[in-house]
Amino acid sequence: MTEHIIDPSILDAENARREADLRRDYETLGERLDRRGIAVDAIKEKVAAFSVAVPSWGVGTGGTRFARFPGLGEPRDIFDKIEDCAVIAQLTQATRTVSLHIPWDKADPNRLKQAASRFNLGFDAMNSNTFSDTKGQLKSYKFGSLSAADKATRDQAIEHNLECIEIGKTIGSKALTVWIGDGSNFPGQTNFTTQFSHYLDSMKAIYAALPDDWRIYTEHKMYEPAFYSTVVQDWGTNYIIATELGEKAFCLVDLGHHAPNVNIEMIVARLAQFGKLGGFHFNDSKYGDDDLDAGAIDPFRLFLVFNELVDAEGRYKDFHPAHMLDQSHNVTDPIESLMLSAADVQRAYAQALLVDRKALKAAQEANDALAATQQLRTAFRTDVEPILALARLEQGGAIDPLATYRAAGYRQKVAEIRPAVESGGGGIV
Ligand SMILES: [Mn+2]
Repeated sequence: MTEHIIDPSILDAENARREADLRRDYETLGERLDRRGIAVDAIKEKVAAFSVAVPSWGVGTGGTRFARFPGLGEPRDIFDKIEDCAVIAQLTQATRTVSLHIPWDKADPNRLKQAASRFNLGFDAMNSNTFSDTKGQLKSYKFGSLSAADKATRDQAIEHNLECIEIGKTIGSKALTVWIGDGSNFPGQTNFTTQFSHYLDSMKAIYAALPDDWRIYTEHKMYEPAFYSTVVQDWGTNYIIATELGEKAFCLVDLGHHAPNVNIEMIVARLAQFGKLGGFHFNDSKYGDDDLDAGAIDPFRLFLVFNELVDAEGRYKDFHPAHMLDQSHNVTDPIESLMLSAADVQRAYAQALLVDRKALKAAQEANDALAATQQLRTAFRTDVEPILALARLEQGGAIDPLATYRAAGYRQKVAEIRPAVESGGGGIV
């Protein structure tokens, strides 16, 4: 029996106010899509089956390198975080798994499993952290971790990743995501070749401990905190890593980890074509790795990424990239941001499903650039909100997650039992 944190009577009352209008809107949209030869129910079924993981750190208030301004009722530990994730899952029905971060979420694995199963939540990829130091740690990662010049530091970083795999095995995770901040801040500070060799050797040791039914994801990022050179700086290096490691190794694409205007959807197509697209960290950005809410700045780009994913779905068998949100919420209630972001990722998927692929292919083959791009625009401009809302309602979620969340007063309630956190230092970036 799944426990519900938001009182079902509040959820039902909120839904009751909106259901008649929603059903009318859905019917009208169904008629319009029918004229385009699209069955609205089939799109709804696919949307309902779609899930994006919530990162445990996402439910806390983030910050910048300069400061962090805590929010009300912030989660005190991983068990509070799991409850916040359960609220997001209950209202959106689009986030069935939580992605843990070690050591931030370290706790008895059996307790973690129990806490998540109360809400019918599963665990997504494990995330290791060798980009900051933990209290009591023997060797510092100030000058690198898996690629550090010092062997004892590299061994410690390998050991930490092995521990993440062990915890993950107990709680039912099936993947490990590795992101490192290793690199250099000055020309000449490190030797590119030696450093990358160290990294590959370390990753091979981690890969050797990976269970057969697991995947390992490596995440590239062009800069920060290593502002001159980063060991895993782009998708080219990421592809080399995945190829060097073996068939359980895949590239993870974080939308924020590219230079402005980079054609990310094309990178997605390339990695999918060569069987190395592992998954995504969804977020949005205006300038760099801003970690803004998915769909907040450039929803068309998100749609174009999903356009490639839907194309790949129909092209390759056993194609199932991992989806996770990876955002930093500095000025919003993280639960509200994550709910809307999950819906926006679903929205991009639904819009991509509306592309008339036959007509698109015909236009491409006839070199009719305008007709081809028009196919994409028509799909992107379709308001699919009734599909998303009905998919939520039919699974027990909220037609309007934000309004329902606010009506339930969850944040005020948890603020009474979770003490205020002091403001201070830099946050997660
Ligand atoms: Mn990321």
